[in-house]
Amino acid sequence: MRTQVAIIGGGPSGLLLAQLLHLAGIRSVVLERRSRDYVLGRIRAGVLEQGLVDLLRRAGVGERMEREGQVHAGINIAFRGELHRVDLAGLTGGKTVMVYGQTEVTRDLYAARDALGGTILHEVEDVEPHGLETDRLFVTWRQGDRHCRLDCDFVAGCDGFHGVSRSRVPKDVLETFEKIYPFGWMGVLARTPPVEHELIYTHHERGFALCSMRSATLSRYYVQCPATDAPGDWSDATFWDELRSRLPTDVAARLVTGPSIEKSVAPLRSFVAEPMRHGRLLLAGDAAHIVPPTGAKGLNLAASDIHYLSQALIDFYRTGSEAGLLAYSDTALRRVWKAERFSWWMTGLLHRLPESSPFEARVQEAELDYVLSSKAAMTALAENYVGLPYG
Ligand code: FAS
Ligand code: PHB
Repeated sequence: MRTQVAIIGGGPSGLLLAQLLHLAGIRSVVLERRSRDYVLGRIRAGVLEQGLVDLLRRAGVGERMEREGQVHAGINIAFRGELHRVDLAGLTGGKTVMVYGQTEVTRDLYAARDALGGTILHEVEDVEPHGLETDRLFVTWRQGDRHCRLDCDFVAGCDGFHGVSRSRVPKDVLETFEKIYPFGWMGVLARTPPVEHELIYTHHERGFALCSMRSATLSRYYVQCPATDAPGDWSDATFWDELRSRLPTDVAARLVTGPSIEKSVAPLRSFVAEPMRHGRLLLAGDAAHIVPPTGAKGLNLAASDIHYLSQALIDFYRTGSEAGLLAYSDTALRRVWKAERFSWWMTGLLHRLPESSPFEARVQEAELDYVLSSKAAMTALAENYVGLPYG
């Protein structure tokens, strides 16, 4: 087989890249390790920045999101038993976020690829890129007992944190930066009406909690838990009791609970791999960086990577210019690091930090107290939350 861009990974990064390239007349093949059902069964992000919304519209994938997604103009922070609304739109000249699950984004992207006859190969094994520093690239893989090969001009590593691509950048070239947090998020999906029409991020002495949603009848909740906890360690009753204990009394009183239809623990980590390009291998999304979900940036960073990468590849095929490709890593990393900072800051502001001294715990409270009482500080939070410009 031969194509122009081999894309390893059929999550949001890989699918969005394939769709944008296709609309520009550039051929690609997506190689995905898992089945489509498995990919669609993962419950992940819920908040889309305007940049991602615009990108999905440009990709011709925005119709159901426009119909079923919810535009949010604010979020809430619960502190010392009270709700404080952050007026995102008011503080950012009208910018908002879209609440629409990553699962639905991925479903829409799969449907769009199918409609255009895009090639997505599922349940591929032992994917291996070759010749990355040459112009004779190819990717091999196994499908059952068949050994396959795809010749290509570029390889896009969109295979997430546990993928193969990042590890194919030579060790003396790759530099990684990492912070692992000593806690995780226990997440529950329930067919219940959300407790509040906008998100609630909670700072509480027992730990962080987040009230989110997927629709008016589907709620998504998280509570900070020990990094070693597993979903089986928490019954539904234990989860709901702990969530209630971390919410302001009036909010807890109106929490509608129900059986969890999904329960999972997400470890929290900050991670960046530099550079995001090596030869003709280009990394994007979680393959290159991870943020703690506190700032709702993971999926949105994948989007800006794909914006830069798709533009660079389109320019190359249209004009032969490699300028965009050579600048890709630096351009993407500038926005990645600002989102890493914001996600790290939001995580440090809102979580109970087991390693904090009593002094540091007081300083954390004072910082949150300041942010909630200062228009300047809240504006800084708001402009990062709605998403910094793609530039
Ligand atoms: P993905 O990991 O989504 O996709 C990579 C794909 O590559 C996968 O389908 C995988 O099967 C495939 N793959 C891996 N290795 C391969 C190989 N060797 N060969 C072929 N295919 C391979 N972000 C938020 O903004 N908010 C959240 O609340 C949030 N919660 C999260 C919870 C969890 C448990 C995780 C893991 C992530 C969460 N994220 C969240 C971040 C998440 O949404 C990512 O940012 C987003 O999935 C990034 O998309 P991709 O870069 O496509 O990576
Ligand atoms: C979610 O709805 O899953 C969600 C929302 C905001 C976050 C993290 C997760 O910061």
